[in-house]
Amino acid sequence: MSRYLDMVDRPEHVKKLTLEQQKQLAEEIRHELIVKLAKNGGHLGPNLGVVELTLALHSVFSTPKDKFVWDVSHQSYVHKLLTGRKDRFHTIRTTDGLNGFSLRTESEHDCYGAGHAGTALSAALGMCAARDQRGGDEHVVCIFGDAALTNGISFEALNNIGHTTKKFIGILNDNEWSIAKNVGAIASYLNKLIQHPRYNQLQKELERWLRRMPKGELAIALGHKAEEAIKGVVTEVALRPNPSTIDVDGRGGYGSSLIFEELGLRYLGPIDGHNLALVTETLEFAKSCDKPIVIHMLTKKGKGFEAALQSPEKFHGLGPYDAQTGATIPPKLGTPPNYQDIFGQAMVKLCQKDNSIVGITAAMPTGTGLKALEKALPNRYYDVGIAEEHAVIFAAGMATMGYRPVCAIYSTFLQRAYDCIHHDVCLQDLPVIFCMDRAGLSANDGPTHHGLYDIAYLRCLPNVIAMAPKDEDELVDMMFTATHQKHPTFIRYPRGAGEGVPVKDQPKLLEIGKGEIVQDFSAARGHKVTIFALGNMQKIAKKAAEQLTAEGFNCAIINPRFTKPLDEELTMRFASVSEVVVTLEDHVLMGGYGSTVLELLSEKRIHVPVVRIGWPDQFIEHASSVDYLRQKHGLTAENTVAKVKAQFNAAPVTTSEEVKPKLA
Ligand SMILES: Cc1ncc(C[n+]2csc(CCOP(=O)(O)OP(=O)(O)O)c2C)c(N)n1
Repeated sequence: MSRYLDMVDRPEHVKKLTLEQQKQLAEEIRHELIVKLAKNGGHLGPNLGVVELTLALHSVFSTPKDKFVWDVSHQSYVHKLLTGRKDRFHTIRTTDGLNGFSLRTESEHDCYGAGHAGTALSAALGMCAARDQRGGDEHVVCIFGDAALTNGISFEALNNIGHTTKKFIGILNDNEWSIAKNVGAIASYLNKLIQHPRYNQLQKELERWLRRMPKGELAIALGHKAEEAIKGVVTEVALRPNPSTIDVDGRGGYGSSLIFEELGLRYLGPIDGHNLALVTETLEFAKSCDKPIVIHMLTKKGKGFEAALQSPEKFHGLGPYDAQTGATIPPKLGTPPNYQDIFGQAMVKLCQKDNSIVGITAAMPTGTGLKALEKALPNRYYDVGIAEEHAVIFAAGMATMGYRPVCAIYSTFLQRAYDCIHHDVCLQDLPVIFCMDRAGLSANDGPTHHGLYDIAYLRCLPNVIAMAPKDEDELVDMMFTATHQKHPTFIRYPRGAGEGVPVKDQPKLLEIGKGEIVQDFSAARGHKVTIFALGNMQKIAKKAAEQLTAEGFNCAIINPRFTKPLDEELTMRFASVSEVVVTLEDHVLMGGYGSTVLELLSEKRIHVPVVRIGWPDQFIEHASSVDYLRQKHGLTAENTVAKVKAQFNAAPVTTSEEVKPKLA
């Protein structure tokens, strides 16, 4: 039997379908998502939750003229399927395939790129302001999740909407989940809202509007249908059992939509986001509104796939899975534990031994590994929501009271909190510890998620101690060491499995600013090359050194450990006797570790060619694997060897003794 999905490729096609046909299409889309994502993984749960919403959006509005701005945009897969990208959908998040987020360069229907949370309301409002300036009539629809409302920027935008524009449509896609369960007062507030008998008011507003429509009778009939639907919503979805309402509310009542209305926004809802007729009608209503409006929709993350409904967190975003059962492929036997798990276990141990240590996550308990702390010592664990700036300042506050907060925030998301790092932590020289997972590539996610800038953005700040472990055991040493410092401390480590090194029972206190000689020069003759390989680049360094040694070079390998303060003595000692120095880093070249070495050698007038291997000055695309991107951009042992050899071929290299001034 042919599917509607085979005939639908563009928004115009959706508009031609009847409601019943669209309902059928919704089921087909769910099936497509479940089957197509099974091979490479992706954000299955969030997308299963927005199938009806996306269909309704495309039947009511017309992109690219109208604009859809998705917060984070991990839930824009259905939109991709309906906007000319169906045939390439199976390539999503793979090399040369579709990106997993909205991307302006990918389609004219993607009006705004994202990957980080909390940007959609501001961006959409900016579009509205531009439209109003220009005198345009396009609609701007902003789709944001309940967890986006834990983010400060969202509130900065909400504060600004009412007096900036008259036409703004916000869809609050409320599924009660962030990646983990949504947290905080706003989540409780939304929960109260959905228990309020608002549907009466919504019904009246809808009916009033429908009466104004040309085909009045039909419209009224539709209105009654909507009423039934809304009642259905209330009984089936909206009235989530919450026996603690009275306690939660403190006044024994329902929540009210006051917060939105006081902000100058009309509030409609809550409505069942899976009731296609109702969602469509409501969007039609919103389209005719002459005042900014927020529609509160209730959806279920993972709808249509039992496994995803059972485990919303796991299915928020995952790797390959079985399309029938949802089972994921366990890691190959012998795969070392992930850095994040080592971090989580180490946090538990550190907290057990030192009462001043606490862990802070910004809505990423599992991704960072801090969930282990929540389980073991819940009163030492804080999930502050998607609020990196707040997390950092909150940590600063705790640090002023003698605590040692550990902020576990991915390298890329910490960028959000740069001013807080500068103004609140570093300027006051507070001993906050930052554990930055995902430093390096997040290959499938791509440029929004790669953590390639932290060395550069941190090394210019006074008081910073910044480190990168070569393996998981050293990560724990660094965490332990950090808890003994009186300054801000940053530890960067990569995504995924560790190196397979056993973690000692008792971590070692490292000397600040001291690197490690992994391999000294041999007694053999041969051109001397020192490879300074930061963190997880040790593997490449070893391979390159082996190849160079096989070709008659004499190689030393250094584990710098610290990017700030740099081990100047060790760096100079080895650089001054080398004919070529190599720096290897999983970071952009510009302003990174290699730059630090260059600055030092220049200041100390140590003249030696320096080959810097790292990421180039461009945004690195997404791909199926880290290895692929490293090959493509030259972060390999082969390229290291070739570049070292080129130094010898390019110009006759004078011996180090001839060109180098003696060290003082
Ligand atoms: C600044 C930032 N911090 C953290 C994340 C990681 N993250 C991606 S999606 C997500 C939860 C989004 O929840 P919600 O907006 O409610 O959408 P849902 O997935 O529930 O549909 C989080 C925390 C991010 N993308 N950006």
